[in-house]
Amino acid sequence: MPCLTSSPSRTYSSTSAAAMLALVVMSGCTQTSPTPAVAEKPVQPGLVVPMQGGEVTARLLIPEPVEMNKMFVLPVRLEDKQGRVIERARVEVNATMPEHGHGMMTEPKPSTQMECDTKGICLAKDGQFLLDGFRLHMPGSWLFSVKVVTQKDTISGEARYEF
Ligand SMILES: [Cu+2]
Repeated sequence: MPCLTSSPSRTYSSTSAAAMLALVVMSGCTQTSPTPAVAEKPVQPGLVVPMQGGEVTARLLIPEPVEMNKMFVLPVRLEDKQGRVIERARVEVNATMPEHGHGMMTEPKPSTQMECDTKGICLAKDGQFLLDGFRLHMPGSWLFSVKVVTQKDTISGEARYEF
């Protein structure tokens, strides 16, 4: 029996759609729903870094597009479990290419726009920690490592960025 596929341009009544779904299931076909033509935009864009050691979400708002060899500022957004912005933290981010055994040729640090104390704990500006001094000098797979120190926790994580 050939695999039934539904076309997004055609509409079905709920009954015939259900019947069709049943047929598809019975025929062992896994394509049950058409892919929407327009993907939904995420509410908060950026590279989400899975963090360990605390319930914090770190989002790296890497500028799009990143230009080869050009310095850029990386805004980092930290949210707690309830989605509230974390306002005070020390945020350290580095980028390396593990497969090549090298990092960047620059050393990121908090932007001069940030208010930081002597321990490097900064106050978020409009919900973002701005880190200056990123420069990706070659295309490939970069590993962004994030370390966050809040009043409660020290947490860290990493995520890949294909450049
Ligand atoms: Cu490299």
